[in-house]
Amino acid sequence: MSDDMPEPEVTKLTSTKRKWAAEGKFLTGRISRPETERLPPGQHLVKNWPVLDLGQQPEISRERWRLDVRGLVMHPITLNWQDFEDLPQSDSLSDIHCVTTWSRYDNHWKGVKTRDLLDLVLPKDEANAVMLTSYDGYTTNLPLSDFAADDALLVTNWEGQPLTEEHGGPVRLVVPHLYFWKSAKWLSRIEFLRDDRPGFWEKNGYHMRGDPWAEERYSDD
Ligand SMILES: Nc1nc2c(c(=O)[nH]1)N[C@H]1C(S)=C(S)[C@@H](COP(=O)(O)O)O[C@H]1N2
Ligand SMILES: [Mo]
Repeated sequence: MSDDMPEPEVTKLTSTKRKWAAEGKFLTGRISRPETERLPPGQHLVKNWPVLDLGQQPEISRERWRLDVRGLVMHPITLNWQDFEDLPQSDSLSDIHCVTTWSRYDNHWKGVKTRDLLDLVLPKDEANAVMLTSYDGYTTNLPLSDFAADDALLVTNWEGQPLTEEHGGPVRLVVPHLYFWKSAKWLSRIEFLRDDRPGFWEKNGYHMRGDPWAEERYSDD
């Protein structure tokens, strides 16, 4: 490198990213698995896509939809549909594992990576968890490291089509490496918290983390 080569500017964003990398902040301890271990223990495959929720499917038009991102972040923000569409869009391919024992392979998703949202709002050092709140009143919690997984997506499309209302449109979360109850439909709010605390199912006996390969279905007590 020549001496007159300018140093890349260290913005707040790049310095934050570097710090996360140095701390291993988003390392979840996940390892890649052989194809024979693709189906987690106690699961069976389905070809259809079942609908599961609390029984109230809110009708939220794209015009009315807002995503409120708040709590322990440098830049709290409320996004409307257009703001959300203007964020970098990504594709991903992943499997669904529901705690009720069905799994569905090879879902093509499109949406915004949670990491791209994190780059926008910049979680503070003290943030360790997120609480998601949905338009039907549902809540679910995740450690920040799980929410920030490389393949976690705020999804607007499935198999090339807008996400249907019954599956959580206009926008739902998809976190492929955890049981599907963590993937909030009709997402309305993401709150960054110091400490992980239980959401709806977690208060009702489900596991705080929900790793399908460790069969973290229910809490021990
Ligand atoms: N807002 C909201 N999100 C939710 C739920 C819910 O009741 N409300 N149920 C969860 C559960 S238990 C599952 S298994 C999946 C089901 O998603 P699907 O109906 O698209 O299969 O959504 C999860 N996200
Ligand atoms: Mo579920």
